[in-house]
Amino acid sequence: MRLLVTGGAGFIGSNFVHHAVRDRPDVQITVLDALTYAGDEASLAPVADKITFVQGDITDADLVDRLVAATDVVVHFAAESHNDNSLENPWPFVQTNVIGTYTLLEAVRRHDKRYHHISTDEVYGDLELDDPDRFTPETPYNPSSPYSSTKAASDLLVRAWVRSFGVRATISNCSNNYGPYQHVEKFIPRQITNVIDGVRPKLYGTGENVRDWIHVEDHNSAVWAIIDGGRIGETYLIGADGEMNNKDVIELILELTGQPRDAYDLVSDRPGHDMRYAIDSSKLRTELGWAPRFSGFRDGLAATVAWYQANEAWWRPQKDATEAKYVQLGR
Ligand code: NAD
Ligand code: TDX
Repeated sequence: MRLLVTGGAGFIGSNFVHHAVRDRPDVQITVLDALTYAGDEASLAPVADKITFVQGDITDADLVDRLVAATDVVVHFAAESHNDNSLENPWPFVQTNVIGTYTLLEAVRRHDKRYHHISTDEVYGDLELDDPDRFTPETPYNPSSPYSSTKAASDLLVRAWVRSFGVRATISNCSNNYGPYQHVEKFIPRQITNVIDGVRPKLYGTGENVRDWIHVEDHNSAVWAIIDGGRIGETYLIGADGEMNNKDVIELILELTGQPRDAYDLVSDRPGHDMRYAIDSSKLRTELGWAPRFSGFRDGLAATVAWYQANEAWWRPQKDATEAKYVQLGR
């Protein structure tokens, strides 16, 4: 099978490529990635001789057409992915997440290729802390931020291209990922690398906000289950029952790094900050027999802390510029 992976130099995409090289020797991989501030070819260094890497933009219709023509399956990870950035400048989010997805869909339509679309639980908006319900594939879309609204728009394009043009596509909406190669702008790596630098972690607002954490390896095994057995036109929610509030996550990071559990600072809140995400992944589990391998968040987080401690050369070049952006935001 020939596979085109967009965004393969980013966090989840690079882990997906590692996973594929390790477990799917029959798959020939081409990565298309623009290497924005969030993409890093170093994330693919361990598998560089096993894949083809193309630096380019998913909004470049001619390039996308050529690459899609030469593949069997497209897995679309590329996106602008950080909520805080989308609040400062939404335009790259509209460009990459909406126009980029449109460009890919038109190419898979022309060449009749199988397409899997990677999306987020944030398209559903947020839940109250005491809401007994979780997100399901039937939950109405209600995105809050420029990031999540552009992801929602891209999902709706996919659904329309399936129904109107018969494109052979599936969609997955996953909860918050953690693991190796995640950019230091994101919550967990930001706090781990702050502690390594002797800086106190930064908790937005009161820290009551809940995220539903999943290890990136479990996200990617679910993506494979959908590529292999997912029904065309269907949406699958990916989650590992990992709800935890941000305060508890910071305290766990501090404990795992040998610091006092209260050695963090409260900073100003993110505007429009979603309160809680929670995924009901029973469709994926019952229909495709998927189950997460990382059962305990504590063990997965400890392994992630160890990875950042051992791989400073990978994250150090991004750290100062990332923190300088946060200083401007007052967070
Ligand atoms: P990331 O920001 O780490 O990586 C994104 C990658 O896309 C980077 O390598 C970047 O260079 C590339 N890219 C950006 N714009 C591009 C363009 N115009 N053309 C080509 N490449 C471009 O993001 P991530 O956290 O790995 O997220 C990957 C996907 O998973 C996204 O679609 C995101 O919405 C989705 N998702 C992420 C999470 C999470 O917790 N991180 C959860 C659910 C879904
Ligand atoms: O320094 C911080 N302090 C803090 O309290 C940062 C960076 C974040 N937070 C909070 C905000 C969120 O409640 O932590 C939580 C997680 O923040 P992010 O890592 O920015 O993730 P989130 O906004 O939840 O979105 C993530 O999950 C869904 C990904 O970035 C998205 O790409 C994905 O779609």
